[in-house]
Amino acid sequence: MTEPSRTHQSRQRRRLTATEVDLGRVRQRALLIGTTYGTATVEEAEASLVELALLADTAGAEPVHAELQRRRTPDPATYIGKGKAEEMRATAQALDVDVVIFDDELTPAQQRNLEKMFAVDVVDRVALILDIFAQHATSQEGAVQVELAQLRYRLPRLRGRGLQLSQQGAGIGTRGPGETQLEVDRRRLLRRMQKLERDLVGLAATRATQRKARKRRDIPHVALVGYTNAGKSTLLNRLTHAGVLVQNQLFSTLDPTVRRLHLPGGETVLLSDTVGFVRRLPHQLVEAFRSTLEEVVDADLLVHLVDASSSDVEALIQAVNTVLREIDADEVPRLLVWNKSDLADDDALKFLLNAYPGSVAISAATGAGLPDLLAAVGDRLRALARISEFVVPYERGDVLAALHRAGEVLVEVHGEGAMRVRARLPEAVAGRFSEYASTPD
Ligand SMILES: Nc1nc2c(ncn2[C@@H]2O[C@H](COP(=O)(O)OP(=O)(O)OP(=O)(O)O)[C@@H](O)[C@H]2O)c(=O)[nH]1
Ligand SMILES: [Mg+2]
Repeated sequence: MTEPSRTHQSRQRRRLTATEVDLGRVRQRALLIGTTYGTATVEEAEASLVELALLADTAGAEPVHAELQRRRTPDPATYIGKGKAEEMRATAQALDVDVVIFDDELTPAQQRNLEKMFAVDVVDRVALILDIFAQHATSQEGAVQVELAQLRYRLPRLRGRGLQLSQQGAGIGTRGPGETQLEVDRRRLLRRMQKLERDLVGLAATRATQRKARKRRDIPHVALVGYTNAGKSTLLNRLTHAGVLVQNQLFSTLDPTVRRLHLPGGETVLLSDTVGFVRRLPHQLVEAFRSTLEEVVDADLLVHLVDASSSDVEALIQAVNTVLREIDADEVPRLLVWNKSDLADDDALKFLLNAYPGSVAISAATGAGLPDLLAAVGDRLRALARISEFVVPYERGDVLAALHRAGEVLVEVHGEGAMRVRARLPEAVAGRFSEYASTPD
């Protein structure tokens, strides 16, 4: 293929400066390597590799070749095995790549060994995603969260990489925290992490206060969740004119935006948009973004947006469900919404609507289906249970019995002349007992 005899010097000349990369004048050439170790099927591994290409593109690299390695178990030293690694080294050289990106998380030792072999940067899926987040973080909280996640990822990888990193340009996996931090010893790094953690506690407290204030106003909170690029921001903008950045890229949105939305039934809700999810979202990120993601955990209803034009909606849904479980949001009621109906095949859409009862199809771009969506959100909120307190005089045993029938009685306490009852009731039903509602002291 092309110039296999190219010298080390010519490679040095090709090294990009940070400004060049940032301005997007020159894109890094990337070789992608996926494996079947962690996936149940080859198709899954292939889908993951396609997604890796999108991630690489979003990060500013141009995927020039993708390779899927079928092996049972990872090789402890080279991950893909020595023979395959040799083959990939030759490919990387022939295609003049600047960076080799692995679809799985590499151990620090594997990364070092491979980097030595390839003589170019070697990064993994985690570093790639962290890099995109670092590029997209705009708020102070977002920036702190990403830096913390990056340091958590880099800490075990520091040893033996100091010199090399100090010579590197600004490629994937090196943006974000400045190089100097990578050269300091572990203790200083840990101190930095502790400081970031403290900052984050402060920022999270502010967010919690705002959330509490919203709760006091007793406005139901609906959170948009979904795979990255599903169209969450487009929908928020369309419904509330929020002006959130929309891009055909992964992880455009990192910071939550909350807007008021009026439903056709007359209710007002708060609608929030936040970071999108992806297959195998690095746990360092989930940890770091915990306070941002609390918007999701605290919501009364999650509107789970799925790109209906995708060839594998099931995988997208599963990936989102996995993250929701990880952040303890799997108990929050969900409404499944098929977006991009304008791009989806009509029959496929019909099939999906049937296969997922209660789901709604919309196009955030054209506005199709939005009235149905708003009606469905209203219905779901009304049907959701609310915990209320009642004071029922002892002689009204019939009311007490009705409460038991209508919902779930959580606590009954004998009071003066009356029974104090705490019950979980559907919002609409609670109104029927308003006469007995306890007034807060
Ligand atoms: N054709 C079509 N395109 C859409 C629709 N909704 C969103 N898009 C496009 O899909 C891309 C992603 O939209 P976003 O709203 O940024 O998606 P997101 O879910 O907020 O993505 P992240 O913030 O990256 O997680 C953009 O190019 C949108 O224009 C739709 O209903 N139809
Ligand atoms: Mg967005």
